[in-house]
Formats: sequence, structure tokens, C-alpha cells
Amino acid sequence: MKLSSTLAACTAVTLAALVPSAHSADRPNIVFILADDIGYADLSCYGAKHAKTPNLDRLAAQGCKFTDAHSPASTCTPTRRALLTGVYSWRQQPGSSIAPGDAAITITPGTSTVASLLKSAGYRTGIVGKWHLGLGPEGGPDWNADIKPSPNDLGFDSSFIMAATGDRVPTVYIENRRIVGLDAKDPIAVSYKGKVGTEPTGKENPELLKLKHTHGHDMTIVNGVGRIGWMTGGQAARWKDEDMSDTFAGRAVKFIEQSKGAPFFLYFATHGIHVPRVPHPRFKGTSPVGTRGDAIHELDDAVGQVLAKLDALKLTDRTLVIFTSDNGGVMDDGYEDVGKFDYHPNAPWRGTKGTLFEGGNRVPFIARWPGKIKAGSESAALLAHLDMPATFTALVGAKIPAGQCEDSVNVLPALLGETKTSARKDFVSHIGGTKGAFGVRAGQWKYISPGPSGYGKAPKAEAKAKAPLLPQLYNLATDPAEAKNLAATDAAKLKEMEALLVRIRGQ
Ligand code: NG6
Ligand code: CA
Repeated sequence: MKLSSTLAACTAVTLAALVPSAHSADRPNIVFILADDIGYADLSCYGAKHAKTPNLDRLAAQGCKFTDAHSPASTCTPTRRALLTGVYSWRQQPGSSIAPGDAAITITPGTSTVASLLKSAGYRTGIVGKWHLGLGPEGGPDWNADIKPSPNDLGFDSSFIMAATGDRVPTVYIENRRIVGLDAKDPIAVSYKGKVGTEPTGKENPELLKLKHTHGHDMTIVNGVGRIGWMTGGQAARWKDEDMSDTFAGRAVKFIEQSKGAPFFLYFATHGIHVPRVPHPRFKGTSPVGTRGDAIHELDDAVGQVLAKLDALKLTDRTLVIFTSDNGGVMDDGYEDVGKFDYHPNAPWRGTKGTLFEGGNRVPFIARWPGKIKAGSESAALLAHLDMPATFTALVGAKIPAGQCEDSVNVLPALLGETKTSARKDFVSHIGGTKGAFGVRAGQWKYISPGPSGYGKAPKAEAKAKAPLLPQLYNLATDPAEAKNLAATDAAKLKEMEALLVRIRGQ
């Protein structure tokens, strides 16, 4: 064939076909498992005594356990947007806030995502689980029609998702733009402004709750649980929290089965162990620390279902599996699903989900690719979820279009254990909107700018007034618990870290 005709044939449609679609040793399937609110110390392979995670332990024993990996934010929405786009959420609109369940899509179609980049390299791409990045146009989606834009407009060939979180309405699954099981005669209405319909709320009818809330979560009751936001209609489509983990795991398994002929990318975003924690009855009482521990067991089981399917289809050796969390662990996040048990989900790190301390964003991160990543290895290389677009494109030989994924660093050599250190040299975290605070890491140093931490139960006014907002500087090599603020004693380092943050933020 002449060159000119080859070029003519090289349209967008046929481009993917030019990329080899068969498996090759260097183009593995990628299964990226993003758990929700799992802390650094919540897995037994990371030292947990309060839960047993045999499937995740097996994954670590067959791969590499990373000890300095970070979620790009300490809450869900900003982490997920940064993970998919390779751009810090605070650089993007609408900023770093947690999206309500009726938010418009927060990634503009046309933006490169991990999924669109892998798709351009011939991968079949799918998302199963928690989305929480908004859906539909400005003003939110029409829940009773085709939901567009959705993940299907951001590079995913298929999607089976929840819109936001388990504690936010609408409490339904959405498959490729449509609410699953919705009866047209019982349309859904959703509001975050005021009550819609006549269904009881947690505020008005607390006696109807099977799981009580501790703060917030007192709006429409679905399946005996008060939610954030109000909804009415869609009775036949509503999920049962107890079945959610199995439903998502089943869909992840189905995607793998359907994709096995081509290289595939599965973004499996579990809802476990976000609140409300309502594990399936078979996990009840299996942990020594009540419902939160039982939920960890359920999450481990869901991961086990996916790993078993890879084994059964003989795909394990040609699949890169990553397991990590969207932010640090948290105990009481609004429901009575924790109990009075004393353990720190992010040990040895200070803080929880929603804070700038290490416990907010230093998360478990396990990578397994038999024969490529050394079994049973451990790495202290600095990684962030932001690096997935650049790393995966490097792995599969795709190209990032100019101007996209600007904060994504190719950390492939560190991921594969070829280098001990990483190409990522610094990492920024952020909470609390435009008036919030930032944290920046470089080497052993960590700086936190003055600002409110603003998460969870609001601190009492007097406690707030007593706590002046000061800059913080920690040496993580000598003080991993961030207990000794060196800001007042090491002015030179403080200045250097402040300047680094200004430089990265581009101000
Ligand atoms: C908070 C919720 C919390 C959780 C979090 C989002 C209240 C009082 N707290 O506002 O329960 O839903 O948002 O979690 O409503 S995340 O992991 O999705 O970011
Ligand atoms: Ca989360």
C-alpha cells in the first residue's frame, strides 16, 4: 500500500485498529481498584490488627507494597478528578469541593483522561463503581432520560456507576447513561435544595432508621438509612446497601469476562468502606471492631472476586493490578457504624480523611504484575494517583495530547521497581475551597499553609478561636507523626517550602 493511501486510511476510526489489539507482554490489562476511605493501616499487610485482608495481602505478597503513595486530595471528588485527568483539582473548575449528587459533570468532555488515553491505544475501557464527579449538563442531569455527559463521554466504553456516594441521593445504579431498573411510570426527582415528594426523612422520622446518623445525613430515608439530599420516585431502581459490594464486584467481573479478547482497562471504584457502612450480613461480626471492620472484610472479599476471575481466565500474568484508596481513613463519618473501638486507621500517620496531615492522603498502594514487579517487594518511592495518566500512557505506548495532564509524572520505573526513587519530586494537597489550606511535600519535608482544616464535626467556636492558624513545617524523616512544628525554628526551610508551593501553584 502506498504511503498516501495508508495515511488516508488513518482516520480516527481506524487509528485504534493500527495499534495491536492482541495482548503483548508489554501491554498488560490494567485493573485499577480505587477503594473509598481505606486508611494506610486498614489492611493487614500494612499492619492492621483490627481487620484481616487475605486477598489484599496476597496481592501485596505477589507484588509491591508502596509506603509513600498519595491520593491527590483528602476527599473523594478532587482525588478522582485528578486521578483521571492528571491535573490537580485545585487547578480546575469547580475547584476541590465534594460534589453533591446532582452536580453537573466536573470534567469537560474533550479533556484527556486515563480512560481516553488508553482507549486511544486500543484498550477496551470500563468503569464500575463510585463516580462522584457529577453528571449531565449545567444544572445537573435529567435522571429519567439519557444521562449525558457521563463517563461514556470521557473515554469509558462502558460504565456501571453510582452518581455520587452511598450517603447521597439518588440511591440508584446508572449503566451507560440510564438508571438501571427505572420504571417510567415512577420517575425520579432529586433535590439538594429542599424536600421533594412525601417520603419520610431522618429528621422527621428518626424511628424509621435502622442505621442512625451522628451528623448530617438526615434527609430522605432509603433502605432504613437517612441520606444527604432528597429524592422521590424510582422505587424499583433503588439499591440495597447490603448488596452493593457484590453488585459492583459482579459487574467488575462481568467487564473482565466481556473484555478478555482485547487489552482492557478497568477502573473499579469500590464504594467500600465509605459511609453508610452497611455490609452484607455474611460479614456481620467477622471483625473484632464492629461494622467498620466488617466493611473492610467485605471490601477485601470484593477484591478477591476480581482476582479470582483473573486467575480463572488465566489473565493474572498479563494484568497489572493496582489497589489504592481515594483518601485516608476516617472513623465516624456521619453514622453510628463505628462503635467504641480504639485504633487509628492511618497509623503511623497523623490525621484522617479531610486533613492535610499524612493520614489524609498517604494511602495504601499495591501494584502486582507477575514477572514484571518483584513479588513481595516494598518501595518508598513517592507516587501520587495524579501520575496514572502519564505512567499508563508510557506503559502502553500512547501519547498525551499537548496541554493535557500537566501534573502527571511518568513514574513507571518506580512502579515496576526498576528504580528506588521516583520521578515525582514533590506533592501538593489541598482542602477547603479557595480559602482553604495547602500542604506540600518534598523529600523529608512537609509544609502546611495556615488555614482551616474544615472537615467532619465543626469544632466548637471557642476551640476554633483558641487555635491560631499558623504555618506548619515537619521533618517526616525524624517526625513521621507530624508532632513537632518546626516553622518557628527553621525559618530558611519554611521559606523554601513556601516558595516551592507558590511555584507549583503558579502564582
Ligand atoms: C461529607 C459528609 C461525609 C462524606 C463526605 C464525602 C456530612 C456531615 N459529612 O460532607 O459523610 O459523605 O462528605 O466523602 O454530611 S468522600 O469520601 O466522598 O469525599
Ligand atoms: Ca473517599
